[in-house]
Amino acid sequence: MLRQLCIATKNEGKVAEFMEMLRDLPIELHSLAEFPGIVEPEETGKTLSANARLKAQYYAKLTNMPCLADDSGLECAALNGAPGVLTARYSGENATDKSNIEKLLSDMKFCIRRNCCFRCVIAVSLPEGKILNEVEGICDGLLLHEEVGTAGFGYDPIFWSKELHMSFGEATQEQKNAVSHRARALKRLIQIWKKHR
Ligand code: ITT
Repeated sequence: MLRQLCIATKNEGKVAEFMEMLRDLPIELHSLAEFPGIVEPEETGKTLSANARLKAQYYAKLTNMPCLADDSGLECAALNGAPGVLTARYSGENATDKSNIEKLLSDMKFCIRRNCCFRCVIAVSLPEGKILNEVEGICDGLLLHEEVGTAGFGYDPIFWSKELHMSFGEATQEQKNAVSHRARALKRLIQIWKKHR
């Protein structure tokens, strides 16, 4: 198992979730907050996997530390899987969580089929660019018609979890971490680490 790992994301919601789920492992955890000069890479990949790898390799090189990065997205069946890899920039270049939610609710306004899922791909890279691991996790839900709850981040208030029977905006961090796409991917990663210890 790695002794040192940097959680390479600029999204504070993700940092909080990763830190919580990794805190019991014997790994020294770091975050990008320790490297304020590093700017975000352009996410030019066409898939979540390509972007997760790109981010992990980019940050590992610049921090000179093994890095874990994830690329995640929300996929709506009625929109043929959109916003998917474009989830973060769904409402344009200067997108915010609020503008993204507004656009998605508007695009889904007349859709009766509300099935959707969150998907997360995590990649771990060494400073020299070698990808050590790649894992994926999925979480099924329904897209709500309006925001419910204020917890979490991103699209959480409009995602109703089929397992929790509540929106992620209403869930505690612990409840979300029991079923989320990110938690599922991370559990797979921890299993692999423990097997190859
Ligand atoms: P980094 O690239 O620095 O990790 P980011 O927020 O840009 O941060 P992504 O490129 O992976 O992350 O984009 C993910 C998008 O999906 C972004 O709009 C998130 O708000 C949203 N998202 C991802 N996981 C989510 C979750 O658990 N709950 C709600 N929204 C989520």
